Amino acid sequence: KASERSFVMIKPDGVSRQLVGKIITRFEERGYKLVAVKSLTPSPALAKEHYIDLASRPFYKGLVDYITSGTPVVAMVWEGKDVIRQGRRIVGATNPQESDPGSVRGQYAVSVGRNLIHASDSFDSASKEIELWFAESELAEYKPTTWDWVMA
Ligand code: YYY
Ligand code: MG
Repeated sequence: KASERSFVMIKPDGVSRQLVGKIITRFEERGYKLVAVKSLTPSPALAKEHYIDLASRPFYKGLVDYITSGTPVVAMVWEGKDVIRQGRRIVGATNPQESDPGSVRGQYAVSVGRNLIHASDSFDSASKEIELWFAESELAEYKPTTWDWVMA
C-alpha cells in the first residue's frame, strides 16, 4: 500500500509537559502528512471506547481517568508510507523502561501509566480509531510540497 493513515494521540502528560511541538516535529520531519489535528478533553465514553479492548485489565479505570483528567489530549491523523508500523517505532514500546531511547517514550517517559502518546497498532485499529475520533469532514485532502520527494 503506497500510503496509509494512523491515529496518534498525545496524552495529557505530553500536553502538560509541553512536548506537543517536539512530538509533532518527529512525524513532520519523517515526511508524514498531518491529515487532522485537534485538542480536546475526551469524554469518559470516548476514552472507554478507545481502550475497549483493555476493559478487563486492572489498569483500565486508571487509564480512562488519566485520559479524561481535564488536561486535554492532542488527537491527530498522520498519513504516509508504512505510517502505522513506523508510528509505533517513533512512539516506542508500551513500557518506557523498554522503549528505545530514540523513541518518544524512550526519550521522555519512565512510567507505563504516563507514557505520553498513543499510536494505532494495526490497519484495523487505525481505521476504527480514526472513525471514533474524527468526522470524515475533519480529514484534510491536500498534497504537502515535500510529498513527491518523500514518497518516491
Ligand atoms: O498500544 P500501547 O499504548 O503501546 O499499549 P496497550 O497495550 O495498547 O495499552 C494501552 C495503554 O494502557 C498503554 O499505553 C499504557 C496503559 N497500560 C498500563 O497502564 N499498564 C500496563 N501494564 C499496560 C498498559
Ligand atoms: Mg494499543
